[in-house]
Amino acid sequence: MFPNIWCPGCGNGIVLGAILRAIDDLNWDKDKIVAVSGIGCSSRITGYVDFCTMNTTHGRALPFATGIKMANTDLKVIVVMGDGDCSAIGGNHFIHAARRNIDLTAIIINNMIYGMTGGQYSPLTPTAKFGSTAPYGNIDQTFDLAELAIAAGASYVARGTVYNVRQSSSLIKKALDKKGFSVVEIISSYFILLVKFIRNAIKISVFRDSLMKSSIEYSYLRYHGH
Ligand SMILES: Cc1ncc(C[n+]2csc(CCOP(=O)(O)OP(=O)(O)O)c2C)c(N)n1
Ligand code: SF4
Ligand SMILES: [Mg+2]
Repeated sequence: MFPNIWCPGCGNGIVLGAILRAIDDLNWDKDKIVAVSGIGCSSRITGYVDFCTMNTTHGRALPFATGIKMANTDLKVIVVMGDGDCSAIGGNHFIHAARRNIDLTAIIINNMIYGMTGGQYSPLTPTAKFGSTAPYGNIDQTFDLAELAIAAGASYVARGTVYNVRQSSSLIKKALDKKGFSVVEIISSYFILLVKFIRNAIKISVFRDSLMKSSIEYSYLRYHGH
């Protein structure tokens, strides 16, 4: 597992651990698992797992994953995305994967920013918060990714945090076990942002704390019995 490319304190490693514990609990054959990611710090997760893996292009992990699942429905396909990857460039793929309710598990690491490329704001950056492309504060409204997934038709939607690791791992386990399009959003930490945009730090922390408390499991179990 070490060394890895992530900054000390980054939530990506915590999410990786949560995913691995969930898979271990399910006792899945690692040769039957395909982990697919796009581009971003979070997407580097696929580089640290001993499954079949595919590190695709920015925003396009879901179409690749859809193709893999269609070609071999026996495979367990897990898609790891960042908030930018999933909700900006990949937003169209996300809503349509949910609408089609394809049997994939999407795990979105929401650090509320474009991490890899230097702190540009994403569709999940809170309104009025700062980013390298929002020096006077983000003027846009924010998606609620979980609500978006539900509205688009996902079978199972949950939100966890990197501060509640056991809960996040159990949410991921349920999502993996669920037929149809399952989504787990994990609210994550981003320490580099806090250092770079120090005036933003307290506000982001307050916002994040409120989300931490709102860690929720949404049960849209359209496929009972699976
Ligand atoms: C088509 C395309 N556009 C832009 C980029 C540059 N790019 C790489 S990663 C990234 C944003 C990543 O943010 P996010 O998905 O939130 O992941 P994080 O790094 O925060 O984990 C961008 C814009 C790219 N690689 N490809
Ligand atoms: S830049 Fe941000 S998202 Fe990327 S590894 Fe560092 S803390 Fe994590
Ligand atoms: Mg991000």
